[in-house]
Amino acid sequence: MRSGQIKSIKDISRMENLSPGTPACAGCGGLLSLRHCLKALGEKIVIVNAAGCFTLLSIYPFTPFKSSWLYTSMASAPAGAQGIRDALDILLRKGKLDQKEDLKVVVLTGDGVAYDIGMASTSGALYRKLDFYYICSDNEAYGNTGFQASSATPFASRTGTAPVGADNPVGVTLFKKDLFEIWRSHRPAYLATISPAHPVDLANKFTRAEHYRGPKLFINLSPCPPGWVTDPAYTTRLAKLAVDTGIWALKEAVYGETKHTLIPKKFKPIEEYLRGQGRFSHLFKPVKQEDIIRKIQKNIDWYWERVLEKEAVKE
Ligand SMILES: Cc1ncc(C[n+]2csc(CCOP(=O)(O)OP(=O)(O)O)c2C)c(N)n1
Ligand code: SF4
Repeated sequence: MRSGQIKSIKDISRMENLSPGTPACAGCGGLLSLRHCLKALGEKIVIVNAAGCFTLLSIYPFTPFKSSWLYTSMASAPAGAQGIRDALDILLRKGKLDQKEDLKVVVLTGDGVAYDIGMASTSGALYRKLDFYYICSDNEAYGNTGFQASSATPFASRTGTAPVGADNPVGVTLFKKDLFEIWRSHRPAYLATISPAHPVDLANKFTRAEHYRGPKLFINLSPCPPGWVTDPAYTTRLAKLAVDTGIWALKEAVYGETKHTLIPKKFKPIEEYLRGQGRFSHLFKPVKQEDIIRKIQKNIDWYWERVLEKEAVKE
């Protein structure tokens, strides 16, 4: 175990930097992870929030955050983060801000921002090696405006803009973009995927990230009860099932070198994950779409075969 790393859920910090009673939906997976992320980041942060579900957490004069918070348009959160980082650095340089008072700059976005609308400004910030944290709450659609498809939406999901019917029995016909690989190609200081079902893994990733200057990025799989059409009580089990079936790989990359932090000993069939969600119900009713389910499974198998081959070479 690396120094500062924890082993059990009992070791997770009791400190809360996100108060309860927010307007987020019951069972929001993104909010559950955010709570853990903010525990790990501590109080001395400034949050830069692009338009999305989490924008609604702070509604003047109320805020669930202990820290400062800045709202930006969908495309420009990393630009906002750059401005804040620059201002902090100038104050530090001029001696007007003590090093002890420095703040971590944290961008919060959804996948619509990260995968689509804010991709250019994020790429620019990674290119400039901006020293910031970026947390993408990946609920696999534009959640705040009614669950429209984004380029993070998985193949065969039903969405507000990909309804299922006689003309289209599949839903979304494209495969999800690989944001991890897009970001990894910029060789950021630290990059990881996280899950609300694995808070120990999440906390340890933030502890490791702290040692690096530069961009520190986190993609969080965020089950979304209204969009995924699931029971709010099912969120954590569903997030765990995503890892157990291999559709959500837990991994990290330091300066572009990837390592998986959890490889299931035996993968569960993807059908178990799909069956529990209303957004995939058309794959099972009125007739089971075996070919579509097989296609999803094949895609996952293809990913893990390559990972396991590489792991075998290392041994
Ligand atoms: C340029 C622009 N287009 C559309 C909107 C309307 N809008 C506000 S939040 C939102 C959805 C954001 O989706 P995502 O980034 O996935 O975050 P989520 O709501 O799922 O957390 C949209 C489309 C906007 N604010 N700006
Ligand atoms: S719509 Fe989904 S992501 Fe947005 S607050 Fe509700 S559960 Fe969370």
